[in-house]
Amino acid sequence: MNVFSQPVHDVKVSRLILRHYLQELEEAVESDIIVTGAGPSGLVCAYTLAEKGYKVTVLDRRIAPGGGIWGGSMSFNKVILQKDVADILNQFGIPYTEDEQALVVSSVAFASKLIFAAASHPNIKLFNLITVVDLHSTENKITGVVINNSAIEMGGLHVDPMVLTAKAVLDSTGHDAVLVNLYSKRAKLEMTKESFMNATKGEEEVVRNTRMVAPGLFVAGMAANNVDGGCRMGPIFGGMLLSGKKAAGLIAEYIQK
Ligand code: 48H
Repeated sequence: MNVFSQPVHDVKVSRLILRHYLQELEEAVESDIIVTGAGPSGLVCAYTLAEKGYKVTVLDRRIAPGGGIWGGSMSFNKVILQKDVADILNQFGIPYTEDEQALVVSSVAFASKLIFAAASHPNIKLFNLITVVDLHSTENKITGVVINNSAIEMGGLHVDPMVLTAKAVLDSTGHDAVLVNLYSKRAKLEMTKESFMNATKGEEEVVRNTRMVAPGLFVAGMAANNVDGGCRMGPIFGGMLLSGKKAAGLIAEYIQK
């Protein structure tokens, strides 16, 4: 007796993958918001906007979304969060232990819960292995991103990219602040570069520095501290979550106007 009552042949496997992936990609050509970078700030921003009913496209150049969460601190897979963000951890079903007035979380549980919430949300299309290589602009506003397959980029192949459009674009690419750097090549923009490690300062600054950089272009997370000279903060993540939430509020306000 066969194990499977309805065998799935190779031809069907290929056809189904192509149909469903390409359908999602085609829908992502026009969305409300494009979040570039699926680290903690980008994932929280995307999820918050999706919950408000916006259509969100999330892009990440790596095979596994989650950004800098996975490795914890020096490969010790724990991260620390402030007690103030316990409600956000509860919202995503992320377990934590309280110790010394702070929250200790498994970096693997943290990354996978945030990724799962975004990847399974009906209003979010999440694409890994896609690299944003440039910005799209209409009438002095940022109105999308230029993308290529990460393998093509890594191979240094001369293959033309593709455009995805949106009403607003978030740079949540972490330390590299890729989108804001691309913007600053074409327009005048003061960028200060991130400062020395100081968890207390950096965590305050990352939320304060979350902002609209140019019409349609927003920055959150470590990228925001790179743009405005905030401190790095090491393996503490409350600021990243609150930065993502703040970016979602600013973007929703911008789109409504
Ligand atoms: C598509 C891209 C591109 C591109 C990069 O680094 P992240 O985790 O980002 P944040 O800001 O949400 O979180 C920062 C945190 O992880 C961290 O690094 C901390 C707290 N550091 C402190 C310290 O002292 O070092 O994620 C950014 C994501 C990654 O997944 C990249 O793959 C992705 O952006 N990305 N995706 N196109 N051009 N560039």
